[in-house]
Amino acid sequence: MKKFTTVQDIGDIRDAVREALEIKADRFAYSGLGHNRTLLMVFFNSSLRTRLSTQKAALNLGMNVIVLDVNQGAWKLETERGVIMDGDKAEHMLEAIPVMGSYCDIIGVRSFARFENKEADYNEEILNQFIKYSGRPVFSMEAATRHPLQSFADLITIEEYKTKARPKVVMTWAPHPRALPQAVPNSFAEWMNATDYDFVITHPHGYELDPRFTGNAHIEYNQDKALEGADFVYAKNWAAYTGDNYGKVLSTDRFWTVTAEKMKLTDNAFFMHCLPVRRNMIVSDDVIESKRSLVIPEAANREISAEVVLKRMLQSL
Ligand code: AN0
Ligand code: CP
Repeated sequence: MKKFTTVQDIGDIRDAVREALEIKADRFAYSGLGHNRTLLMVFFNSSLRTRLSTQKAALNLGMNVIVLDVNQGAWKLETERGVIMDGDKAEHMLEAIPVMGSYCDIIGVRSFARFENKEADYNEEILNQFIKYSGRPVFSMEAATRHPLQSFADLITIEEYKTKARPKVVMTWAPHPRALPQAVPNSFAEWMNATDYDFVITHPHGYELDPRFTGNAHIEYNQDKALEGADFVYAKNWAAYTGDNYGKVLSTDRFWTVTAEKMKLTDNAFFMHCLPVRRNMIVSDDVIESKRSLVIPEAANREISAEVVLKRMLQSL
């Protein structure tokens, strides 16, 4: 595998889940594969899970790991070509990226949507420069439009906990005080659409996602109706995508918070969230602490999704 940024890059998702469960059963089975290979993780944004789980996955495979937090100690990077660099940015990505590539065998990149320019975000301008100029296999650790390592871990988790061949999975928007990217919901939709689950999306009017990700998923504006009979409730906030509202917070209505009352509408559903989560905005304390909350096993599966991706990349070096 030379690139992992979308669901297409993983190939057959049944094979991918099978491989993930094999690795989970023996996560050190390939501990020699990464000998003398170096992973570079480049963060333009904060992270707890991605940072730790991806590093752990690389260590399981015997790799060396280096981490660069671009905003803490590195030179400020210019991203546009043709700019007269007389401002505060000391270095251009066009040099920085091939230099980074020269120190490693595989690169992971985290670069969130910046909400300054919708086209630049949705063209994945930062991630694509890494793909073009690093000379190395590149994987997304959440880019502007997708978070595939998260969605893969979510899929593994649903496969582990489902009790029906075709579970009903409901992704619900929930309130949050700040503008968050659409990467997690876009990506989750893209991965769910690759399964045969009954997949429903619910959100307030104005929070429609890019149809390139939601595809044929059922959109239900009435959250209570959407939750009826759900087997999995996947909560997430995102800022508006459509038109001039791109990147805006249109609502913080706590009617949409996932509470015990809301969970009663479901078929004793499991609760999922990628974390970090704001309690009593997205989800109530009792729901996230309940026996049906999968947030911790879901986060633990991030090590597994990362290990599958790194293993496949190492095998194709
Ligand atoms: C990020 C987001 O919503 O995309 C990362 C989630 C994995 N969340 C925050 O910035 C709080
Ligand atoms: N879920 C997730 O990617 O978490 P971090 O932002 O902490 O990496």
